[in-house]
Amino acid sequence: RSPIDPDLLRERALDALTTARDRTALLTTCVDEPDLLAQHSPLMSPLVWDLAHIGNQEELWLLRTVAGREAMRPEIDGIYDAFEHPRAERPSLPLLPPDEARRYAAEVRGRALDVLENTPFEGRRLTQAGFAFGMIAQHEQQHDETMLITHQLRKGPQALTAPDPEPVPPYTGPSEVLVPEGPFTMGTSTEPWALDNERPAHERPVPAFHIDAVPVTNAAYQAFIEDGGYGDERWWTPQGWAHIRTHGLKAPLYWHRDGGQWLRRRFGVTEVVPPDEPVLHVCWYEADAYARWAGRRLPTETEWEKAARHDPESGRSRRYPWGDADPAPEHANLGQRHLRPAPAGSYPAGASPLGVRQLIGDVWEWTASDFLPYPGFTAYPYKEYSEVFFGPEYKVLRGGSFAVDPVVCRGTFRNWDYPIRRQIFSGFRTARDA
Ligand code: AVJ
Ligand code: FE
Repeated sequence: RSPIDPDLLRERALDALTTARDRTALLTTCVDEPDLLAQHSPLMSPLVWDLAHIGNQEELWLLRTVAGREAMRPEIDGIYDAFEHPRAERPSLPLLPPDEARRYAAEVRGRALDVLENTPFEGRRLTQAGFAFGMIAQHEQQHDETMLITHQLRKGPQALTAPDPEPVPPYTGPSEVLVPEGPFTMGTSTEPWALDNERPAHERPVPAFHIDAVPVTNAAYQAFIEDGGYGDERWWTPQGWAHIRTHGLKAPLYWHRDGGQWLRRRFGVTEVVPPDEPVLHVCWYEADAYARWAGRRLPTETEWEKAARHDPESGRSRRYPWGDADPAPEHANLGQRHLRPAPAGSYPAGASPLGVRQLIGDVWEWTASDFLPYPGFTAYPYKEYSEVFFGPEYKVLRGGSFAVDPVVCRGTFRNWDYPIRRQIFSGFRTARDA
């Protein structure tokens, strides 16, 4: 069955849209109205902005672009255009109140499902419509992750709960894995819901390198702190050093020292920093400095993707480290099933053929690379998705976090952010030349 079979498309799109809307509902009903309207951080929008923006993008792409319908509320388009208003400005806009935002998003969804059900898509129209539905489900899930970031920034009692990942015995396997020299096919031309920046597939030469078998843990990161890492200019780039001095950074975001131990605030609860969990909420500068302190470096984006997708037996690039099957719970910590990363060494079933674990899920992994287009890139369906962000200001993150739904997570998926950002669910692993 090809994913371009119309019935399969309908089934997949319906499933992805429903999963996304259930998560949006959870994130926007577990706090009260003032909390939905509040700006919990100048870095983020009020939750109610994300809610109506999700509906507005769905209206734009599924109802107006795919189905050719008239605008439902043209007067609100500007308010929910992310390029017209930076996040810090959004609380002062005449936002739809929570009830109205919910009603608008639900009305758009009802019409979108009607389009999905009743339009006889064929040929090229089918491919385009199929992509549009996948893109909109992914867009909603990306904003759900954004809203989860807002929840983590929000002060006040716990609003969200989830079971913890299964405990595992301490990881005792090899600390790093050798990825042999040889060409690697990066990106994709076949994944139907891959976004423009993941395309096209192209071959790159890759010299041999070693990469950490698991993400850098809190215990390892604490050793860097205790060794005076934040006070030693040698480990930092000039920009990184200036940044941590100006802002007085001394540990990951949400950490504080209490007597002899590190505590952290996580979704309204304070806990002792768990030593065996991947480190979370570090910026690119911190990841880069840790790697230098450890006598290593961050992997490039190409190295990361080769570690995640290269099958040394066939030479082929897989969809995921474990093969071509869609992610299942035994492969990776995805989809907000848990509200934290799983301990290092979890998910052996999700390991790459060479034995690299937890590339997918748990924490977004900073790479050494700037966010740049692949050779042959074409913006689709609009320049504002990726193209306007290409350049040296943004660093690429790979692999997804516990907050990422499987529909927005592939071996080829690329995320990007400023090197100072650490409210995102970011960690890293390190590498070295062979
Ligand atoms: C890919 C996560 C950087 O949140 O800015 C959401 C995703 N694009 N709406 C972002 C996105 C348009 C994007 N990131
Ligand atoms: Fe958006």
